[in-house]
Amino acid sequence: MIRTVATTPYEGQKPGTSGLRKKVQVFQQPNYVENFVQSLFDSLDDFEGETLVIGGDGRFYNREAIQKVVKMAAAAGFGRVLVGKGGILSTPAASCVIRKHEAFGGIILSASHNMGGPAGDFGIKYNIGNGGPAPERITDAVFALSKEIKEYKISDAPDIDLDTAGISRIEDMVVDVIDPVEDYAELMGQLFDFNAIRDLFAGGFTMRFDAMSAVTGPYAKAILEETLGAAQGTVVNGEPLTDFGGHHPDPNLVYAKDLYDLLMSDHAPDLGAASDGDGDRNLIIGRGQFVTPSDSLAMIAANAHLAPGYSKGIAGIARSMPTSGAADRVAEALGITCYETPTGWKFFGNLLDAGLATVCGEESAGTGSDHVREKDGLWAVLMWLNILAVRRESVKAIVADHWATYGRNYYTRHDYEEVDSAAADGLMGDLRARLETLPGTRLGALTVERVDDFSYHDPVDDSVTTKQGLRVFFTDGSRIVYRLSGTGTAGATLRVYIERFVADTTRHGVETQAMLDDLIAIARALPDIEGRTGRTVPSVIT
Ligand code: VG1
Ligand code: CO
Repeated sequence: MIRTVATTPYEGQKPGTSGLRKKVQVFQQPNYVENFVQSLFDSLDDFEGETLVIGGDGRFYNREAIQKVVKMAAAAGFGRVLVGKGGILSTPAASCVIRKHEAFGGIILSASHNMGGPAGDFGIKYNIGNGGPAPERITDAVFALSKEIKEYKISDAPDIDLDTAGISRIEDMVVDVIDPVEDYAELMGQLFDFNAIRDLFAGGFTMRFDAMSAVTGPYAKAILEETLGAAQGTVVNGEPLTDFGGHHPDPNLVYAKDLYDLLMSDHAPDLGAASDGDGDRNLIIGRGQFVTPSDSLAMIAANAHLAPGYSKGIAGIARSMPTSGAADRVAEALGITCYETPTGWKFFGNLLDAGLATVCGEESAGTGSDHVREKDGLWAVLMWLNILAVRRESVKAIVADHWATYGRNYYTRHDYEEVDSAAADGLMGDLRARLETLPGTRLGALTVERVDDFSYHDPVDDSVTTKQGLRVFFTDGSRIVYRLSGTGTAGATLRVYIERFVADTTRHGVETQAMLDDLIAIARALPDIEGRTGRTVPSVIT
């Protein structure tokens, strides 16, 4: 039976950079999930009888939320749901399943790289029929409806069995519990030269993939170990845990320090890689050589033609604004356009759908292509493996060669996490107000050339998105960007992105923080980060 339940609105159900993210306790409040999901369904049209894909990253509250979503989908009139077995679907796999099965859309339960467990974060994202994150016109409509919601509809059917693949029914809706890996693994096999990668491993190539006890474990084991012949034990932390083993499932040099240390040691494997909570981020470290995500995007773009799925070349590159300009140099050399979008994968969807871009990336460890409409951690790892299998050089040699050809964009991001929200807003507001006075000013040994508050005009649908980050450009080509995170759940997180281009190969061996020393000092002093937030140093440096 379908029940109609009276409810009252919750404040703040506003999706951020990537879906609605809050503390688990917030999501556990009565009707919190139901309110948001009903608001979402109410914002959509014409899905009667259509297919909805449902899955999550396996974190605490994943299963409970999935049961609610399934029963609400039945009440709303969906014809079929495809649910990942065990409640598991990585974000890129969900995108793949939506596209392959021509679903109307998908709901992904994840707070991505945020902490899990009962005291951690939870999240809900909605993806549209192209497999990509809902654009802002949808998320804005959902938020508006969430402020007025009075009732929701839900089936009172018993919980579905999430752990057995196969078909059942709730009301008039078919429930199909699917293998979460199969469709995704098949797609990877079409894009990459699995035989060449098999030969690489057979020849003694060694690797460690750290799944961070998050969603990618089953995918990485199936593809790397079972299909490609990487040694058993290549994948570590390969079981998805509801609390990610108490670790922060963010593959960066802070939270994946063990992996980094291993790769810098005497007994390093040839390649180290990791992925985040929901499997859309990647970390690439060669023996003795960390690859910054911005560089990885540029290197993938420059070498993509070595993989069968991209053998005809790439149509264009897209990068988020704070991502370094390394990809722009590759685009220039290839004679293609490099699009610059606001932060968040949702801004790439139109460019990919229109065929304007093939490869996309963000400085936050996200890389992907037009094979799905999400960033894709394992895809990036397989792309690197394919490149290594063809070039038969070390990661370190490929990186050095790339810098020698295109120059090096030294790059770092400094995060000030969980600062007081009012202080962060004040800092950004004051800097924004002062911005126009800065051109021509000398800061340390550098001179400000121009400034702006990044705004994006989507060339496909003509939508305009404003206030996407304060940018300060210097006459020597260096750049500092300030923006506030849209994925945090406590206080505010200030992100400061710092970049300097160096063409001279003799200066390519300098440590990043040392090379950016003067810019880092300027970046701290300009908005008086210490005075306003009380922080003398960032909480995370990547
Ligand atoms: C961060 C990153 C952004 C990324 C987003 C979602 O957003 O900066 O590049 O797209 O997380 O990634 P923000 O607003 O906190 O800077 V994921 O892997 O958490 O879905
Ligand atoms: Co993620």
